[in-house]
Amino acid sequence: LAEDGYRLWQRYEQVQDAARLQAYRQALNELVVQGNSPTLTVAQQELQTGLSSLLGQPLAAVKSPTKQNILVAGTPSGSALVKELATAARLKPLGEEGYLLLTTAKDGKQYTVIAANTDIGVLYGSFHFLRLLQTQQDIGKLSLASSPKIKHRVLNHWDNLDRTVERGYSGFSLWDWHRLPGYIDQRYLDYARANASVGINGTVLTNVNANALVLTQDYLKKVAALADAFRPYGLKVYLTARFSAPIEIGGLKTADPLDPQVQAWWKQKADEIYTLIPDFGGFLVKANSEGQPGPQNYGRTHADGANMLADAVAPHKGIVMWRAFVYSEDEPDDRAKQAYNEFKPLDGQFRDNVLVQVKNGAIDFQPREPFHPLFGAMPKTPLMLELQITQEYLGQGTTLAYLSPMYKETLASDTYAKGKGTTVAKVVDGSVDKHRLTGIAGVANIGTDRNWTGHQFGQANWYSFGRLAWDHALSPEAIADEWIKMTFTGEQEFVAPVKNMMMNSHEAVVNYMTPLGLHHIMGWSHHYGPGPWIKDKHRADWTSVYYHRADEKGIGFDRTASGSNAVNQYFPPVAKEFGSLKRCPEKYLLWFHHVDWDHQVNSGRTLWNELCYRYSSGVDSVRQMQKTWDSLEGMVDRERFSHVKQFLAIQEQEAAWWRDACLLYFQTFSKRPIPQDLEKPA
Ligand code: GCW
Repeated sequence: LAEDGYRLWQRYEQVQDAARLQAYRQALNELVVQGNSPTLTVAQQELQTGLSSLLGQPLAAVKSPTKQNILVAGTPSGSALVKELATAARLKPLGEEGYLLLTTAKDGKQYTVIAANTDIGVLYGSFHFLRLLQTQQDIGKLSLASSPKIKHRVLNHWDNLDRTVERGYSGFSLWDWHRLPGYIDQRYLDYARANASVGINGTVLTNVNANALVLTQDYLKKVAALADAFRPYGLKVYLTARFSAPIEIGGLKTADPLDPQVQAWWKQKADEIYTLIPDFGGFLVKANSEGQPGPQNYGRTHADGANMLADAVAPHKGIVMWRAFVYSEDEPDDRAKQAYNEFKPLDGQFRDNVLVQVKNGAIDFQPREPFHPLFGAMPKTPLMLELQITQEYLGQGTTLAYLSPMYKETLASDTYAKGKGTTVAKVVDGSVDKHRLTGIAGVANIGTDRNWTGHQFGQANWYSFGRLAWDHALSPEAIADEWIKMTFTGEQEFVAPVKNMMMNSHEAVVNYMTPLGLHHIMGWSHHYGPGPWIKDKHRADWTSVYYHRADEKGIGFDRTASGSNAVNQYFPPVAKEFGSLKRCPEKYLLWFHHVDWDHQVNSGRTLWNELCYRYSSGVDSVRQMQKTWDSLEGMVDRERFSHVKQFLAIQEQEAAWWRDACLLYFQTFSKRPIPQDLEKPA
C-alpha cells in the first residue's frame, strides 16, 4: 500500500509502546454495542476495525457481555447496559452531541463506557476513545465528559458545479455530479468519517460565488444522495443560494426580497428541498459582494434578504448563514471599514434563524489580520466566525503553514465588548450575548488529491479547524501533538521536532510575506507570490500600493484618527491600543499606522532594518524547517518524507522570492541599505 496520506489521521497503526499495548489488550476483551441505527453501526464498525488494528488482534462485537473486561458504547435509551453504567446526572448536561468516557466496575466485571444521549454523541465519543489509543494515553481510569461549545461546525466548500474549486489547491471537487445520484463513491464516506472524527457536523457543498443550477430538481436529487451518505456521520448538507435564482431558474422578473412572488418562490423551493432532504441544514449566502447579486440591487438591506430566506426555511428548522464579507460597487475610503458600516446598523433586524458569518479579519484572510471589529458589535445577532483553511494567501498548495495558532489568535482576541475577557471565542460560542444559535465555518482545503489536501501538512489544518470548532479552549500545541502522533508516529524524537516546526511555521510565513502588519501585497487576483508593486487597476482597493502606502517617509496604512479612523470601529480599550503608535502590538503596526522608516521598534532597530530582519528571518526559518525534516529521514515512510521534502524546497525558493521582491521594491522608497549582518537578497 502506497503511503500517500489517504488515511489522514485515521491510520490506527498497532500501538508501539509494549506496556500500553498490554494494558489496552487487557481492558478491551470485547465490544458491546446495543441498539440499532445507521450511526451506531458506523460507530461499531469504527471501534471494531480501529481497535483490532491498534491492538493487533481481533476484537469481537457482541450484543451482551460474555467476557470480563468490556468496552460498551451506546445511549441510555438504546442500551440497558449503558443506562446502568452511566449516571443520568452526568449525561444530561452533555446535550445532543456530547459524550462521556468512563471506567467503571459492576457485578465483578470491568467496563470502559462510551455513553451519550444520542447516537451521534456515541460516534463522537468513539472517535475520542480511539484517539486516546492512537496517542497512547492511559485509559485505566477514565472519567471524561465532552460537548461542543459551538453548535454548527461547518465546512464551506468553494466548489463549482464543473468541479473546479475556487482557491482550491488539492485537485478538483470531491462531488462527482456527473455520476450522482446513482454512484456513491467510497470517498464520500471516508470524507464524512474524517469530519465526524473531529466533530464537524455540516458541509456547504457549493461555492459562495453561487450557481443557481444546484437548486434545480436534477441537482437536488444529487445533493440528496450525498446527504443520505453523510447522514449516519452526523454531517448535514447545506447549499449556497444565489440571490437571483428566482430569475435565473424560476422565470420571475425580479429577485426583490419584498416581492410576494419572490418570497413564494423561495418558500416553494425550500419545501421542495426538504421533501428530498428532510434534515437539510439551510443556506449560505454571499450577496452584494464582488459582483454577486443581492437585496441591495432592489434598494433593500442585507436583513431584508436574509429574512426572506430565513422565513422560507424556518418551518423546516433550517438556518441562513448570511456573509458579512461585502465588497461594495464603489470604492470605499477604507475597505476594512465596510462590513462594519453595512452590518452594525442592522443589528436586531435579523430573524432568529439567521447567523451573520464574519471573516476572522476585516480585509480578507491575510496571513495575519487583527480580529474583525464586528465581533462584539452586534450583540443581538449571532455571529458565525469564518476561517479559511485553504491557503489562498498563505502560499497555496505547497506551503507548510500550521494554521491553528492563527485561528487561536483570532479566537483569543479580546473585543472588550462587555469589558475585559469578552473574547471573539465567547462572542462566537454565544456565551456573551446568550445566543443558542452559534456557528463557525472553515473554507475547506479538501479536493480529489490522494492525500485530500494537496500538502500533507494541510491535513493538520482541516484537523485543527474541527478540533477548535468543538473546543476553542484547546491549545494549538496539544492539537499538533495529537495530529502528529496519529498521522505519523508517536516516537518523541519525531513528535517534538515536528511539533516545533509546525508551531513556528505560520509566523515564518508571515515574516517572509507580510511582516509587521503589512497586508494584501500578493500577486494580483491569483494572490500567489509577491506583488507589492501592483497599481493602476480599475479600483484602488484592488492594488497593493493602496494597502502598504510606502513613500519616501515611511510605510503602512494609517487607520488612526489622522487616517481612515478604522480603529474607531473597535471598543475603546482596543481602539486606544491599536490606535497608539507606542502601544500597538508590533504584529499589527503597519496595519494601523503609517510609520517612518527610521522609527525605532521594540528590538531597537529602525523600522527599515526590522523589515529587512523579518523578511530575512522568515527565509531562515524555512531553511531551519528543511534541516529539521531532513534529520527525520527514516522515521517516516519514504513517500510522505519525500513529498514534504520537495514541498519545503519549493517553499524555500518562494520565501527567498518574497524577501527579495519585497525588500528591493520597498527599498526604492526607503532608499536605505539592507543591513550587512542580514543575508543579502540574491
Ligand atoms: O478571499 C476572497 C477570494 C475570492 C472569494 C472571496 C469570498 C469566493 O479571493 O475568491 O470568493 O474572498 O470570500 O467571497
